[in-house]
Amino acid sequence: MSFLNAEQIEQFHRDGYVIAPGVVTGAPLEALQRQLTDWVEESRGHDANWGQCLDGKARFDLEGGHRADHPRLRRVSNPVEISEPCRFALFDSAVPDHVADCIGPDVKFHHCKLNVKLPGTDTEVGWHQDHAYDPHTNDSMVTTLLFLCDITQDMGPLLVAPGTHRTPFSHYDGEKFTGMIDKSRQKDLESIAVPMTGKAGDLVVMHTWMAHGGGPNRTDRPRALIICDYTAADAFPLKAPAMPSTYYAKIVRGKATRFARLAERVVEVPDDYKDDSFFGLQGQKTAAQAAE
Ligand SMILES: O=C(O)CCC(=O)C(=O)O
Repeated sequence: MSFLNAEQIEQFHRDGYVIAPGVVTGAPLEALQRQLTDWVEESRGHDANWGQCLDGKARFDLEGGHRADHPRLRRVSNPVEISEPCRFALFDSAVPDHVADCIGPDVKFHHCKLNVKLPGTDTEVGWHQDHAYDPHTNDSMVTTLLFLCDITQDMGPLLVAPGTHRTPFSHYDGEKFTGMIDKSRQKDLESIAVPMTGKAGDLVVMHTWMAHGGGPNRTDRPRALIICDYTAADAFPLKAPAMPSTYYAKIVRGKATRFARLAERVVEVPDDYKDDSFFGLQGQKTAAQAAE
């Protein structure tokens, strides 16, 4: 049984993305929204990034300017490790079924994160392609975005540049891994950009090479997404994951394989980076760095 219709699957292959309405709704969606509210409340008690992920980096990432009365939580890394509602949404809801419609029946979890753009914060996302962070033997891989709230054009929605999934861009400046496509290409990407807007519970499935970015939230409402990367079971990493998880390589649909499928292609391999999240790598300060 397919969850996406033929037209939607064709759009995914042609444009590199598709938006499916109402994939997680009702009690599971409400549980996710409550979870986020609790974490934002918890952030008021911290003045620097906190919590610990498998690689020792902080789980909760605060943007510069964070204060108890003006919380600026911008990311929670691998929330599935600490949240049952997140595990349900990313492993057991219809989300992985939509992924299977795009990359085949055998689906492996890679990593996930919760991204928030709170009102009055400056978080921007530099244009990049996710495969540049986590190259694999083949690119049957997607990034999904599950909307935790209604997202409108003025809330700093994710912007995608349709068709760019056929063009891998460099994410280096000279010998330095910047995690961003060169700024000189930004205008071209912005000129064709499509905003990922919709209702709470909608799901974007985008190709791992889809160029994407986004500006700040200009409204007084928070914008929140759960982002999850999945691969086909026969895509194997060329490098340890940029954001390792205890659930890494969990098969969420179909079955595992020990056979790697190799696509013939030259791929740039990223450097390791020390920042807690890619916002730091892209040059956006954390609360602690901004206070220095
Ligand atoms: O929060 C967003 O709009 C997308 C961020 C993104 O591309 C990422 O975290 O890899």
